[in-house]
Amino acid sequence: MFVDMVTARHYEERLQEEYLEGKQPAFDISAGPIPGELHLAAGQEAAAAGVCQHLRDDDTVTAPHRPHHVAIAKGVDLKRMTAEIFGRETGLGKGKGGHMHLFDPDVNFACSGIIAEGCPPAAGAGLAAKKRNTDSVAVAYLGEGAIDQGAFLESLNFAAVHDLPVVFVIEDNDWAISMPKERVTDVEDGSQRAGGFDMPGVRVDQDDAVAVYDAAAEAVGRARDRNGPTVMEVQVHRRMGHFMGDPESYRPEEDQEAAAERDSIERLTADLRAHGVENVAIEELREKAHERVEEAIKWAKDQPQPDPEDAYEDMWVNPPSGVTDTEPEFDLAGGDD
Ligand SMILES: Cc1ncc(C[n+]2csc(CCOP(=O)(O)OP(=O)(O)O)c2C)c(N)n1
Ligand SMILES: [Mg+2]
Repeated sequence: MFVDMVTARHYEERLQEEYLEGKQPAFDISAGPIPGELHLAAGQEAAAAGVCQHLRDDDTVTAPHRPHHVAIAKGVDLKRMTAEIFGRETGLGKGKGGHMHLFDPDVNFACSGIIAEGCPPAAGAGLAAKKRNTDSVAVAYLGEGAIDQGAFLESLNFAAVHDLPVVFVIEDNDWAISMPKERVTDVEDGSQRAGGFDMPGVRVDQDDAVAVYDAAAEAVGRARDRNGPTVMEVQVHRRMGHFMGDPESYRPEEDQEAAAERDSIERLTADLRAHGVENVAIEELREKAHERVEEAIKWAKDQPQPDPEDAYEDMWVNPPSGVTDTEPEFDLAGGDD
């Protein structure tokens, strides 16, 4: 968990530097080596590492618009993910998706910029696992700002009715862009949503990776043992703005300071020390993680830019073989009338 967390933190600090290149003095969102929006998850690493530690490659994870820490914890190819963020040809999606649209079929990871959008596909992956009679599970990550979305609530119902191996993980960072959660929902603890769907709900009150790990052991274990879905909420902290360039003028200074003070990585480092892990060993792990990040960024920046003509490739996908044997029920061409 420590390695995943320090990798994610260093990765995002480095992306932050790369992102700002060429975008100033006036903030030009399309300029620089990483064009477009960038949502960083520094301060939320415990929620990713504590859950994904229980997962295998054949388990599915969907993440929202703030995906890097989850992708790293799930084992997404760091080099190809970085190339995707830099819009390069060898990126996970050939550079067409960018940082909010990372897909790695080798470890069954996907993310989306549409909030709560990952919930239905995770329920679908759970249904597939059940029908195939495997013991793989699915995990959908969402922010606390997404807990009133229909896609989330419908997925909870579907997963409950079909008893699916799905864990819904809400990362509660108190904010949805500039909107504090108490202004949009009366439920203080998002895991209470589980009660309306007759499934267990659990909240981890602080971004303590070990506490997340323990809660996830039960939730993922329940899913793997075919005992149905769970909702988990984890309190995390947004150390940075909603996206890069966010002046955060809406955010009280005390809230920013509180987020900066609470650091799940420092907490886990202290835990490791308390359990007798030597400083040298901790620093060695940190250094290796940093080297891996530097290597991925260097590799990505050396990759070719895509050919503009390739924008027309991969627009459509043929159905998998076997599906085409079935006559379509409707005339998709529309016919004369
Ligand atoms: C369906 C949908 N509505 C609105 C948006 C615009 N939007 C992007 S992020 C965001 C807030 C998300 O807050 P939360 O779910 O708490 O995640 P966080 O950004 O705090 O990680 C909104 C409203 C969107 N992407 N998708
Ligand atoms: Mg939020």
